[in-house]
Amino acid sequence: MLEQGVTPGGTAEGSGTVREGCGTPQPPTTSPPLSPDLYRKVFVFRKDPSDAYVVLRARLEQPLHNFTVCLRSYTDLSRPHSLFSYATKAQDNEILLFKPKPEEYRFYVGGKFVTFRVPESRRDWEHVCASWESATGIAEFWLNGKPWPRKGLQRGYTVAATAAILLGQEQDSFGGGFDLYNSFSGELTDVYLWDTGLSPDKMRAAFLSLRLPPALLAWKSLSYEVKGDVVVKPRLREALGA
Ligand SMILES: [Ca+2]
Repeated sequence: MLEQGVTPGGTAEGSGTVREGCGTPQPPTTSPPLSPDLYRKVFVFRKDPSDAYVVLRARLEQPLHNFTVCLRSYTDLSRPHSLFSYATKAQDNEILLFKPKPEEYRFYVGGKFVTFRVPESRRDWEHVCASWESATGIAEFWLNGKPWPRKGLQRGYTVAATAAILLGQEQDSFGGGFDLYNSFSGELTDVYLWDTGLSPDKMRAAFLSLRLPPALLAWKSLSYEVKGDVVVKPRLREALGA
C-alpha cells in the first residue's frame, strides 16, 4: 500500500483560499454534473433487512493520510447498521461508519475502531462527520454540528486508495461479504469524503448544508450506481437545526 511513490503531505490543507459567507445553498450554475443531480434528494433504502446497496465512485488517486467523511441519515432501525463502508483488498474495514445500536457510533480506520456514545435518536435526521489524521491518529466525531471528545487510533497508518465504497451494506470482503442484518434501511443523503481534515467551520458548514470545499465524493455531483431496492427521491423536509 505504501509503494506508490507518493510524497506524504502533498495535499495542501487550510490554505485559506476557500471563501466564507456564502450561506445559501445553491444549485450548480456552471457545467452540468456527469451524474444524476442529487441536490436536495435522498437515497431511500426501502427494505429491512435488505440486500440493496449503492456503489460510490471517488476520484482517489493516492493513499489517504487524512480524511473526513460526512453524511446525513434518517432511520428507525434499532439493530446494527452500516452507514459508510470503504473496503480495500487488504482490509474490509478500512474506513467504516457503523452504528451497532441507537446510542453508539463506531468509527473504523484500518480495521481498528473507536466508539462514540450519543443520545438515542429522537427519530430525527442525524448528521455525522468523522475525520482522522495519520500524523497524530486523532479521530474527530461530529454529531449534528457538535464535536465529541476526540479519540485516537492508527497513528502513522495510511488508508489505501483502491477501494470499494458502498452505502447500505457493510463489507466483509472487497465489494461483498454482506450481512443483511447489518444493512441500512431508511434515508441517506449529503454524503461527502475529503482527503483532508475539515476545519471546525467546515464541519459546521457540512451540518448546515453550506458551501463546502472540493471533495473526493460530493453529494451534488456524486458518481454512483444503485444495486437493488434503493430509490432516489426528493427530501421531504429540510433537516437543518431544530
Ligand atoms: Ca467488515
